[in-house]
Amino acid sequence: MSLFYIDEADELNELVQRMSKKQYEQSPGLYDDLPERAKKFMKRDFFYGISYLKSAIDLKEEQIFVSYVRWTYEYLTYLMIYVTSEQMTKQCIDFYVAMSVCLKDELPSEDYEFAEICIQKGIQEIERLYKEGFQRSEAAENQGSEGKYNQIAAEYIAIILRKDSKEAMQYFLKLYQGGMNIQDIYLEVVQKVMYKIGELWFEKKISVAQEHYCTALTQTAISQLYSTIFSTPPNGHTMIGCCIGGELHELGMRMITDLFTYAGWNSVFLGAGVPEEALIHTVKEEKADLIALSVTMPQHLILCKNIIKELRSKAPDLKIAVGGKAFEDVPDIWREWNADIYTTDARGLIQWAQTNILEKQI
Ligand code: B12
Repeated sequence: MSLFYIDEADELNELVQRMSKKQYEQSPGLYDDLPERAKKFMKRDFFYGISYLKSAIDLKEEQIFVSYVRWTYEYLTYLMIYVTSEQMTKQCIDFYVAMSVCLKDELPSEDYEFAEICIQKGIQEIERLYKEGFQRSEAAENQGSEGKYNQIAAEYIAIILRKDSKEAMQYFLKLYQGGMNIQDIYLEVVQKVMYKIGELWFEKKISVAQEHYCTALTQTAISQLYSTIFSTPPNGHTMIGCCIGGELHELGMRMITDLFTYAGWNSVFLGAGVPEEALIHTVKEEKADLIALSVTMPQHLILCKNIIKELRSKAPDLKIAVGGKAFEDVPDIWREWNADIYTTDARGLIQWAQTNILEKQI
């Protein structure tokens, strides 16, 4: 059995040790030059890299790995400002070469062949970024700052960055009282604010602690709208929202369930880490019409696929929706998995449920 697949902490650790050793052998002097902190990060990145590669292999979707490589290269460009772009590029390429060499004896040949395709495409992506002179794409730079609510999102971001919790707590309620509708507040302001916060963290303009603070505060500030959200008369239908596996990104799914509640649905938000049996039990107990499954990190995609299979066999009438950032690289995969719908935001799913569940049952 291949080490790659047994997820034994000790053995995976040993594999990562070998990858790190190989990386140092390829760049004489690197071990002595790297600060201890950077050595730790590099080790952690091998763990991450392996998990993305595993996900790409399991789903036969090389783009999952290529996007990860691009993300890491861009992230390191902001982090390793003390090395030249040539040095950084060489270290990154060496990293994936070390990964490839150490995986050769680890994976069954068919998987290794696919892993090699992923790794080589990843290296090509790095070379492309280096050649073109890496610049954060305009779309990424502007995350959260486009559109007609641009000004409002920017104002709220300024409030939370100066840690004015009191002002932030009232902000969305004031928008609502000023005439803005709840869906727009959620999708045109809150969602964009969170994307922008993600960009600021990525570009090292705010710390991890600031990012956590902004998320926690925003989640609480949204709750000021709950008396309005829960005031809609019930339409007699139930939806369940949950995040897959160890997915910690749950704000998106919480927003979806809130918007379904506001549209009159009985919405049950289960968060993350719900065991499969508990999920199926809840579907039956609640007589749910719809379940919405959210995945942000691609490592959880394979579990999502397996859960859909299980739900299909145990609850054949249930409608199943998928969504979340992880699907951006594999936007059609839900069809192969026999899910009913994938949409990029809550608005699309609510419209789909209106047509395909509510209007069908009249
Ligand atoms: C807040 C945040 C966190 C918080 C989450 C807290 C919480 N309670 O949710 C914490 C601190 C836990 C976190 C951790 C990490 N994060 Co984070 N995080 C974010 C951030 C800034 C915002 C996420 C968010 O709330 N978005 C707002 C919601 C409304 O948007 P959404 O999730 O996309 O959901 C909408 C749609 O996608 C869709 N949707 C979602 N689910 C579903 C389901 C269905 C059925 C449908 C139809 C639609 C749908 O509808 C939603 C509403 O419209 C993002 C930035 C970003 N661009 O998203 C990074 C981000 C997602 N995180 C990232 C990373 C790397 C991490 C960490 C690995 C960081 C680390 N080194 O620790 C960990 C991984 C944690 C884990 N194991 O899951 C990266 C992911 C990069 C990648 N490879 O894809 C991002 C993109 C940051 C970045 N710019 O690089 N994070």
